[in-house]
Amino acid sequence: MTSGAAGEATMAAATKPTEVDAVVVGAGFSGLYMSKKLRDDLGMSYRVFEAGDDVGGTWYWNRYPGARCDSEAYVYCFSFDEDLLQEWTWSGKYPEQPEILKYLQHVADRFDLKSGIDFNTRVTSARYNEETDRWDVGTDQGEQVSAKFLITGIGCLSTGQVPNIPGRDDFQGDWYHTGSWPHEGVDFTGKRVGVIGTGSSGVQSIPVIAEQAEHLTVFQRTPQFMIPARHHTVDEHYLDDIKTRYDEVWDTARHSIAGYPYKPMDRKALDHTPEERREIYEEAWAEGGFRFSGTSFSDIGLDKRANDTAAEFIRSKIRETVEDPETAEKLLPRDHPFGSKRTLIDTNYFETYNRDNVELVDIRHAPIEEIMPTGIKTEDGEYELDIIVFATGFDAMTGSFFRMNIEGRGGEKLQDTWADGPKTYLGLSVADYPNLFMITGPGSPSVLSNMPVSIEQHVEWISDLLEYTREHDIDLVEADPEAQEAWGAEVNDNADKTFYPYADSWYLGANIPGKPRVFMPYVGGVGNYRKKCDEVAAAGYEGYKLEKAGTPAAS
Ligand code: N01
Repeated sequence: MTSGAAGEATMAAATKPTEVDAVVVGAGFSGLYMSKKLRDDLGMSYRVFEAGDDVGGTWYWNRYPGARCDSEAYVYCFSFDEDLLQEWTWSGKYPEQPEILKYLQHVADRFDLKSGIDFNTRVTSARYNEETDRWDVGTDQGEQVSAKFLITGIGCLSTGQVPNIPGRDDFQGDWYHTGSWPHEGVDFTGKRVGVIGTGSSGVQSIPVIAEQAEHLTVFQRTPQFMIPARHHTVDEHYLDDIKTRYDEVWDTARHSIAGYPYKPMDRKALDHTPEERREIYEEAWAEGGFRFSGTSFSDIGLDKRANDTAAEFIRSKIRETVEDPETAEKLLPRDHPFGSKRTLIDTNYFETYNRDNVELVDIRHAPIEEIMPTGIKTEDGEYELDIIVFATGFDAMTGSFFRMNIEGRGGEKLQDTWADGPKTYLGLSVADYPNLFMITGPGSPSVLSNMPVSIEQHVEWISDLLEYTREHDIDLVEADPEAQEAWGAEVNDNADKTFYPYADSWYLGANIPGKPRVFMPYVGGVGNYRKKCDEVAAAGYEGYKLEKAGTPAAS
């Protein structure tokens, strides 16, 4: 499986140091930039461990049909290097998975980062050693590495969840999870396919699978709100213009709510007549994507009556699009406010239900009872299938941490520390886990933002902190439990002002049986969050205990 530069890097592992300044986990956006910082700006020794056989992280694993990004391409990239920004040209409004992967491979090659990465290597243990004040990191390749700092760039959606439906293992056809799709692709020609799940991965893959499969059955638990992507190839003049304004574009994105270069708009839905509202919604609908919320009304995320107007507008679009009224009715989202689950961006999703070879099965009212050797049995029917696609999401934000078996002070496991939900300081650090830094960890804007913007901010902030420790002769950086508690309260308070708690979503862990229901990301906006992080740094890393090894010092 190992090939090219990745293969050489893996083979070179034997000659790499086992005692380093930093171990970085993951070689997606986060790990690539972090390793560049460690090498070029900090001059530190490091190892990067990556489970895949190439760079890319999320974009390495999620190769399902139709996979593409919901952020507009020109801001779904790194901003740290002006030449990189100018030389790369995206082909369309929303990049497809292969193009993003190609971009990340380009970044890795351009900055010669692959030689610093151990591919095909998963971190299986990370234990804080109180005798050495270092992290002992173990891998599935049997290596043990000692590092002063442990930095995770493991993404928020990296541990897939395949529901444990009775009979699953007896299914005689093939089954796949969207988050670990075979690299050689799947041929659906002439097959009867079932897709379980209608989140982002499901709605992107369903229209593409429908075009190929003989028959497609979609098993839907929760009808969802969707905005059309309006994907198109990008006019070169448009991109050229953006390239001349990139400084302004990034500045706006970095100080915005969600990491996009959209100016805040202060227009309230309830201040307008129904006719005016409809006109404004139509314009925003024509624009498509996340701009629908960004360019329509500012109160739809805060005022239920305003939210209802957006929700009803979207429902009217579903009714207009889907020809069969009964199917349309099943597709109408009614049990959660618009935006309280991840807003989905679609291309031809609802149109797909007008095809003769596509059937929608409502498993909210007639749940799946079992997977039979030949298909799926629900409370009111049996569906013969050759292939099942699980578009059933991820053990988001915490699952990948737990898989690494992280142990902090006193040998406490992170699973236990976070038994009631993740507790972090700024989504970057955890009390009793010194010198552990999480890029886009729970408690940071992460999944509620345009990820590259949040990742760059975290990587740069962590790098500045590492530089500070060197300048001030500090060995240990550890979140203060009180600061952590206060940050947790702020994360919760912000979430409580929104509609997020009103939906069963993976933001709350609701998709995983037994997972504590805690809202995990910080919803206060990337601009406010950046300001808070900058203030913490300017105050000498307020909220952290900074110590010389073995000698407690002032914070
Ligand atoms: O996963 P999801 P996803 N029985 O958790 C259903 C990012 N992303 O992979 O809503 C039956 O959103 C579940 O039903 P319900 C993005 O942030 C981005 O689609 O829980 N059904 C739901 O319909 C996204 O939010 C991009 O009732 C079950 C679906 O499966 C995140 O990844 C593309 C079930 C899971 O939806 C996750 O998206 C793709 C069960 N036991 C992903 N368990 C882009 O940027 C779950 N479901 C384009």
